[in-house]
Amino acid sequence: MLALAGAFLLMAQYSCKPKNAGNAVSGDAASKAYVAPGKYDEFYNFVSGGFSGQMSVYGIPSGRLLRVIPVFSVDPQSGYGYSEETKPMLNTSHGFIPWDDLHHVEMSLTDGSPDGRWVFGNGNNTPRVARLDLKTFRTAEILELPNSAGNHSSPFATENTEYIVAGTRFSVPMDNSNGDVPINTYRQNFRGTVSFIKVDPTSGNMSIGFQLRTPGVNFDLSHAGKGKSHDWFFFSTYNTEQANTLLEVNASQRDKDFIMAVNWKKAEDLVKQGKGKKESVKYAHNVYDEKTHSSTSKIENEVTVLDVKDFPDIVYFIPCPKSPHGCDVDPTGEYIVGSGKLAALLPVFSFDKIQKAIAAKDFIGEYDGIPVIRYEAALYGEVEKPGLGPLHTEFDGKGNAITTFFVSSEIVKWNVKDLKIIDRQPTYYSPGHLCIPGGDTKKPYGKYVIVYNKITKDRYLPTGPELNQSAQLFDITGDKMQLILDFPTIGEPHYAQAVPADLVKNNSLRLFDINANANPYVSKGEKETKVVRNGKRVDIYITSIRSHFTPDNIEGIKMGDDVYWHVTNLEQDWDVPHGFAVKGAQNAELLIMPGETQTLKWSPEKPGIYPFYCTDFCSALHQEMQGYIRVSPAGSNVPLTFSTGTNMPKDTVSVTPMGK
Ligand code: RUQ
Ligand code: CUA
Repeated sequence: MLALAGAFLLMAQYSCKPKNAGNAVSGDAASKAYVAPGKYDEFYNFVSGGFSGQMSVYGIPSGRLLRVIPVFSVDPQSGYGYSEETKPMLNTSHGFIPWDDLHHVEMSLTDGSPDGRWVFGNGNNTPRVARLDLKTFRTAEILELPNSAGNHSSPFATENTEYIVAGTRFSVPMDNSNGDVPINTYRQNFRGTVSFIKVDPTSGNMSIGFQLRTPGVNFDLSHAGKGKSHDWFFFSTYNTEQANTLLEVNASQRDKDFIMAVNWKKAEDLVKQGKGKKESVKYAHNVYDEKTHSSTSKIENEVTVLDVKDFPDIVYFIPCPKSPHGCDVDPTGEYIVGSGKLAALLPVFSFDKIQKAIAAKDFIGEYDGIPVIRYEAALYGEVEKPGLGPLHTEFDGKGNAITTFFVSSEIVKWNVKDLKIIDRQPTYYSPGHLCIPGGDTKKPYGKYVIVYNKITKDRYLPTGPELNQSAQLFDITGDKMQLILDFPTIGEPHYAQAVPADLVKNNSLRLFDINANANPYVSKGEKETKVVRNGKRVDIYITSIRSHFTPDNIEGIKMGDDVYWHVTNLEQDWDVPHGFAVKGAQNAELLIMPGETQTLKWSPEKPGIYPFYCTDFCSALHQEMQGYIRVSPAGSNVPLTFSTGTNMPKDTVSVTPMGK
C-alpha cells in the first residue's frame, strides 16, 4: 500500500511522459477545432479557475477565451470587490475576504439537463457557494456555509436544482461548540457536514434548507442520482481512518474508504416533519440586485441540522477501494463510479443492487452508527487494469464512460455495460478533471472531451518557473479519441461544464435600461449630475457618455473628505462600457456597463489637482475623456463648484509667430 502511495507521489512529481508526445496530432485535427474569424463556437465551456478564485468561459471547439467572471476574488479590471456596490459580495462571517479557491462548476438543471440559467461554483477555503447569472455573466449571489471547512465536495445539483449540495472536505468541531480542543481529539470532537442548499426555482435565490451531521470523514466529491436514483446523493469519502496528521500515510491505511449514499428525499421529509435541530451559527448571505446594481450582505444565524446517527435509514456507506476521488453517476442513474486514487481497478456500483442490499440488510457492520453495505452486494463490476490514479469520469451518451488517470497521464474510454476498455489516449500531462458537454447529465451531448491537465511542461514556450495549466480537446465521435487542440487556461482548472451555445447566448443581456436603473446614486441624464457635501462626505453624481464626463471640473474638496464617485454610464448601446479612474485611488478602476451606476470611494491624501479619466477605449475621442478635481487643505474656503464646458481658461494660448 505504502509503495503505491509512494509511486503516486513520485509520478505526480515526475509525471511519466507518454511516448510519441510530439506527434500525437494527426492531419485533419486543425480543421476540427477551427472556428473561422467572426464565426461562433458550438459550445460554451465554463471552467473553474481553481486558486484564481474566478470562473472562465471558453468557446469550444476553438478554445478561445471569451471571458473571466470574477466570483470569489476581487477583480481590478471590472472593479468587482473594489466598488462600493460589489464589496458586500465578498463579505463573510470572518469579514471581507478578497480571495478563494474555486474547484467545481455546476450548471442549473431542469429534468436532469442544463437549462442555461445559472452556473454555481464552490469556494473551497472559506466555505461558500456562488450562483452566477448567465443573463449577465455576473456573480449574482454568494452563500457562506457554517459547520464546514474546505468546501470541496461542492456544488452538485439534484435533477431539477431542488438543491445544490455541498460536503465539507475537512471535518472540524461544529461552529456552536468549543473549537478550542487538542487536534488529536479528532475522533471525539470533529464531525462532517453536508449542506443542502435550496434554490428558488424562479429567482435562483439560495438558502440552506438543512445540513446533515455525519461522521468525521473527509468528503471529496459527489453527484446526485438521476432517473431511478433521483432521491439519492452519492459522496466519495477519504480519511475514514479519521487521522489528523500526515494524512498521505495515515489516511491511506484502510483498504477501502466509503461512498456515502444519502436518501435526500427522506432527509427532506424528516426536516419537514420537524425532526431537525436548530443550531445557532453565523454565515453571510450576499445578493446582487440587477436593478440597483448593488449587493447587500446579511449575516444569518440559524441552521437546521439532522444528525445521521439518529436516522440511520437515510445514510449508508459502501466500501470503495483506496481513497476515492471522483464519484460519478451515469446518465441512467443506475451506475455509480468510484475512482480510488490509489486503486488498481475502477469499481462500478449498481443502484438496484444497493437498494436490494439495503432491503436485505446485507451489511458488514456499522461505522460510527451508520450501516456499511457489503462491497460485493453493491458492486456491479470492476473495470480491470484501467490505468493508474483514476480521478474523474464523464459519460458520452452512447453507453461509454471516459476516465482520467492522473498517474499514467491518459484518458481511458470504457463501456459501462461490459466494463471493457475501448480506447486509451495519452494526455500532456497528469489530467485532473475532464468535461464532455453534458457529460454528467441525463443526456450528454457528447462529441468532445476536454481534459484539464495539471502539468504543461514542454507543451508551450516557457514562461519562467510557472507555466499555465492546460486543456486538451479530443474529438470523441469515432472509436478512437482524437486529440485536436491544446490551449492554456487561467488559474488551475478543476471541473468544467459545457453546453450548446444556443442555450445561453440568446438570453444574454446586452445593456441595462437607464430608466430602470434603481441605484440610489444614479444620474439619469447630465442635468441630474451634482456634487453634494454632507460634513466630510462628498457625493459626486457624475455621468459618462462618449466622450466626456459631466461634471469634468470639480473644486472645493478638502483634506479629510471621503469622496464617493457615483458614475452612471448613460450609453444605451451594447458593448460600450466606460471606465473610471482617479489618480492616487487606492482601490481599482470602475468599469461601468451601459445604463449602470457604480461607485468608487476615494480619500485624497494631499492637496493638489487630481486628473481622472475613462479607462476603456470608447470612441475616437476616448483620450479626451478626462477631467480634474481640486483638493484644498482642510480649512480652505474654496467653494464647492462643478461644471462641464463652462469653466474656461483664464488665459488663451496661441503659437507666437517666428521672430516676434
Ligand atoms: S478536484 S482534480 Cu478539486 Cu475536483 Cu479532482
Ligand atoms: Cu469612455 Cu473612453
